[in-house]
Amino acid sequence: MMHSINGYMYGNQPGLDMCKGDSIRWHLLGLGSEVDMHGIHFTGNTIRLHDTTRDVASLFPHISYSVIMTPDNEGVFNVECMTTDHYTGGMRQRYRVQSCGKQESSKGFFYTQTYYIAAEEVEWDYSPNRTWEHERHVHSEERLRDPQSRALLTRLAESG
Ligand SMILES: [Cu+2]
Repeated sequence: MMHSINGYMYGNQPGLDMCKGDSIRWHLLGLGSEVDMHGIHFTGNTIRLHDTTRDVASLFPHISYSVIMTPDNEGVFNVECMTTDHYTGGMRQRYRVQSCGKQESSKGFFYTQTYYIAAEEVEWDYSPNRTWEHERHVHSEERLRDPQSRALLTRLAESG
């Protein structure tokens, strides 16, 4: 079985070049099925996730999130899945860190973003078009007929 990152395998993905001290966001998105559980390992530099410093990020199908890397080691390193048959099946790439003659950033992405969220009750009609029920002979009309009250989460404002 073959496994890839962005459709590339065995280190053939171009463009993973960065400068030492840059703030890099790695966007991780898992696809596939229950066999596609990944432990994404970054060699050479650490990542920040949930206020922790680590070198591995767990990735499950249909889950996405981003991690931040501020590389402080120059060289060529691996980003690779630690699941054995994924690694041997090609799920690894190389990224390159160069000095680029830049001064290291002391701030990076390490700041707190505050979101304010409110719950607002709204009428929510789960099934405005009911033709599908008759086609499938579903007898749950009473349950779905009336719009239901549900909480709608709304992002009110953000500050940084
Ligand atoms: Cu994997």
